[in-house]
Amino acid sequence: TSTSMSTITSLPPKSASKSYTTIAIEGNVGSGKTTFLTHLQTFNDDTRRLIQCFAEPIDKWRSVRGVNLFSLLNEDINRWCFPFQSYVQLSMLQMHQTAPTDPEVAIKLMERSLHSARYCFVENLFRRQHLRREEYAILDEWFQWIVRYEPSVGIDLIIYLRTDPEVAFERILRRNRPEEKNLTLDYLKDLHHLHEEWLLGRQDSTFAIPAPVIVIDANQDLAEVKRVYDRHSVDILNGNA
Ligand code: DGT
Repeated sequence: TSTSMSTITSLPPKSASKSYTTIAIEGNVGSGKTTFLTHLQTFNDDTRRLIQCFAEPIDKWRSVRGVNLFSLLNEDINRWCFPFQSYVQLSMLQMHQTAPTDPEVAIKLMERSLHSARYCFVENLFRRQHLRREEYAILDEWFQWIVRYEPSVGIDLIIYLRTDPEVAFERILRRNRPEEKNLTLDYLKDLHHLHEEWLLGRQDSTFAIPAPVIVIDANQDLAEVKRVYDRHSVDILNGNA
């Protein structure tokens, strides 16, 4: 498949209370979000609009008052998935609530969001019966409450880096993160289907899509994904995509 990008007619207006547009980069584990985010940071000049990137708070998960929750999760998923997701939800909320440091910043670019934590990861852990029904209910009630009463979790645009799970798996094997050594292709396939169910708005999906979605085929070599993105970036970042 060739790398491609679908377009939307226009960016929704950013909410009146904030002076910047919030874009979330979503996609399976290993889809290339970090590379993509780093790449976008170099676009400030081309678009003449300042971008600030907010990377996923993995380091926080690795040191919760000195405890590596991320590695505990991988040692005993049934025991640790509830505390882990509870903490992910908090750290995601904090990321949403953090405004860009410079008032000149026009685009806040986030790696993932509160929404994918809930609709992809929590959902997957529940469907795989790692999370108990009660635990799932508690996480979901927190999530629904936050979405309802906390405007900062709103997003203006989602860029979905779409990959075949096999391709994502290859990339994960290559980067060899210790916390990902138990990660299986099956797990990635389930996560992939949840991203699809959520972001492509399948008819039977009950998940809310918080913003318009641009889909980028990210199966290609990441250098090629960047080139495709570059051809469209000015439009995207200026809201003319
Ligand atoms: P990239 O750059 O697209 O390869 O992105 P990654 O893989 O660095 O970032 P991501 O968010 O897909 O995942 C980082 C690691 O953290 C990965 O092992 C999956 C895990 N992770 C991220 N969010 C959650 C979550 O809400 N729950 C669980 N269980 N794991 C999560």
